Amino acid sequence: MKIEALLLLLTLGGCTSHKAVTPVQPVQPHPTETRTEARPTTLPGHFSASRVTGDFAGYPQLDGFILHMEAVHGIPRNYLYGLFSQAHRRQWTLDYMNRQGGPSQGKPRQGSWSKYRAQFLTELHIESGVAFWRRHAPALRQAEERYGVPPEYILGIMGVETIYGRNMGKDRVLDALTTLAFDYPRRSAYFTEELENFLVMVQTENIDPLELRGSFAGAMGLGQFMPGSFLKWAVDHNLDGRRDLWHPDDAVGSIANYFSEHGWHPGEPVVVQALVPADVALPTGYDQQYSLPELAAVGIYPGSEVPAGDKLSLLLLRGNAGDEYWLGLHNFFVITRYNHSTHYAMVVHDLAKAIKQRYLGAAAGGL
Ligand SMILES: [Ca+2]
Repeated sequence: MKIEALLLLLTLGGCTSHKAVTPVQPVQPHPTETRTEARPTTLPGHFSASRVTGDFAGYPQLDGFILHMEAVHGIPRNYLYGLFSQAHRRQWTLDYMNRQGGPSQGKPRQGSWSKYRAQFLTELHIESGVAFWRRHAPALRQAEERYGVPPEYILGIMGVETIYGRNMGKDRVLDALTTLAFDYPRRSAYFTEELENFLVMVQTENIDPLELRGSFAGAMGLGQFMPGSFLKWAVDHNLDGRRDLWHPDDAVGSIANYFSEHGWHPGEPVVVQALVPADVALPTGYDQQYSLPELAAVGIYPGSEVPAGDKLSLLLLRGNAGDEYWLGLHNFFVITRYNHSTHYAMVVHDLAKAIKQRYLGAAAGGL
C-alpha cells in the first residue's frame, strides 16, 4: 500500500459484504514462521502445463522464479507453468509506472498540500466514513479494544485508500505483479518478492489466484494491503476462519493490527501545530526528527503539550494560503509506515478528525 495511495484514483469499482461481527481472536502468527518445505496437498485452481505459454513465454527470470517457488514452497512447477500461461502482460501499467519516475526531490511546490488535501477531504469521503462507522461500529470498537487504535484513524486509512471499498481496483493481482516483477526492472526485486508472497497467500488461504483483483500494482482490499503485508499483518477479525481483506471486519482489524505492530501509542496525539520563527533553519519531512531542545535551539516550539521524550518530525505543508508548520508525534510516524509520505499521513489525520466530528455531532443529535 505504499505507492498505491497516489495511484488509487486510477482504480475503480469493487464491493463489500457485511456480516455479523464476532469477538476478535489473537493476532495470526507470521506465516513465514510457519513455512514448510512440504508440498501442499491441494492447490487452488486447476493449472497444469509443461512450460509457460502466452504473454510470459520465454522469460528466463520467470522460469527461474518458478523453480525457486517449487524448491522453497513445494508448489509444483507444472502447476506454476499452467498458472503463468494465464497471466497477462499489462503494458498500460508499465507505461504509467515509467511516467512516474522516482520520488520527488526538494521542497514541495506552493499550494501542493491544498491540492492534495482537496482530493480526500470531500463530502463523499467524510459522509461515507460516518456511514461505515455506523454500520461497522462493533468491529471498530473491538479493534480499538484490542489494538488501541481509534476508529477514526482506521476509517481515515480506508477512506484515503479506497473510499471504504468503492475503489479497490479491478486488475487481476497475478497480472499486475507478474508484469511488474518481470518487465519493470527498477522495482523488479520488490515486485518479485510480492509475487512470491501472493502465491504463498493464495496457497495459505486456498483461493484461486486468478480470482483476486486489486490495484494495478497488486494492492488488495479495503485497506489496499500488498501480499507481504497480508502475510505479516492481516487478521481474521470476525473469526470466520479466513483473513479476508475484502471483508470490512477483517479490513478493520488488519489496519488496526498494522498500526499496533508498527508501534502505535494508544491515547497519544498525532500532530500539533508548530510555532516557528520567520526563517525555519531545519530540514522538514516526516523523516526529519528532532528533540524539543533541538527545536527550541532554533526557535521552534510545539503549539500545545506533547508527550515528553518523543522525537518530533518537523512538517511543512505548502497551502494555497501560505506555508504551515506542524510537529508530527510518534503516532504520525506510525501512519507514515502505511505510506511513506507526509501528505498521506496528514490527510489521514485530517480525514479522521472530520469523520469523528461528524459522527459525534450526528450521535449527539446535531448536524
Ligand atoms: Ca475473517
